[in-house]
Amino acid sequence: MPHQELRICIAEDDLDAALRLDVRRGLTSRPKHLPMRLHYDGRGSALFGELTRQPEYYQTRSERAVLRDRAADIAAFGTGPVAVVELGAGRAEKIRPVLDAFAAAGRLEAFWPFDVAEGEVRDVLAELAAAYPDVRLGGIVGDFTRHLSQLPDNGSARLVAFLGGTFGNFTGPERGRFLQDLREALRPGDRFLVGADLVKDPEVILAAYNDAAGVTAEFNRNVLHVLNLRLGADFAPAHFEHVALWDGGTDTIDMRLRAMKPMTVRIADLDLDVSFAVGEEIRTGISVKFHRGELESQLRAAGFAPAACWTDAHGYMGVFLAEAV
Ligand code: SAH
Ligand code: AVI
Repeated sequence: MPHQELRICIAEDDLDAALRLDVRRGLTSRPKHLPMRLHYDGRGSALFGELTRQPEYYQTRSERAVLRDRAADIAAFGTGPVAVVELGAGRAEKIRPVLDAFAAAGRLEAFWPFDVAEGEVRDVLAELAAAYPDVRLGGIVGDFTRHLSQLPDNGSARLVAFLGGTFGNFTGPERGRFLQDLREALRPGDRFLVGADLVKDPEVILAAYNDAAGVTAEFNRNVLHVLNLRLGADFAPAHFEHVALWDGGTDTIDMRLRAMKPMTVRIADLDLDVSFAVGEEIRTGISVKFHRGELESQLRAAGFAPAACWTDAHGYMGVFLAEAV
């Protein structure tokens, strides 16, 4: 296997300090809240993979269809060698047709999966080495809200992909900051490919976050398993109910865990006791849905020129291509 560079932007200590700070702050606030990136330990990444295969979770199938059908169009923008970076890559499955289209044109210079989950990055690199023997493969283990300045740069044009609708997991201010940081990390002519879940019938959206098999519920509760493992907490995850609500005013799915009985949870490593009243909720993440024009305005405001927006046959997911200007 050729040499693969792995850039670790978050040291274990760093991760631990951030975890302690976020958990103490989040669970002593009102309402209580926890950051979404905590869901993705090994078990959380596996549960996420399983939830994307549920019949109700249309996002993955829809976006995969767009990327398969439009890969050649995506690769047709620009000329010359391209380094593809995928933020929040997970298993980096959906990007493969795009990589193949660049490779077929002899333009795929490098691929860099970037994810907070080190195991995912390592697995992707091992898997892709056989498929792309002539392509430089490297990985970045980092937080895309903090480490965008670490994007690889060897002089060729970059295409930064952000798929799966993860862009929708930011609040409005976080999204603005992310776009600004990304624009600062890029040069004019570099491109941003972002997949976004589009506003549609709320019934369709709600079903995707309340799948009948209960996989999303288990994924949501996984954040409590993470606190048990990493901070010596004694949460009983089964005593928390998964809740996903649709807010039509802000086009947002709001995910929560609701205590089904009164309880006090000990978080040993923080020397912290957290009390829950029956019905009290922990906010565990949001998933914003977009109108095309609104997202394009946000891209423009951050210094990107929207070049294309493709959707699947239902118009469920939008894949936007924009150029740094
Ligand atoms: N792109 C894949 C996976 C989406 S799930 C798909 O389309 O199916 C979201 C991914 O983002 C997970 O792999 C998770 O580990 C990663 N992630 C979440 N928050 C992150 C952060 N702050 N920085 C880097 N990666 C993050
Ligand atoms: C990764 N992200 C886009 C998912 C979403 O749909 O917002 C996370 C998720 N949470 C519950 N289901 C899926």
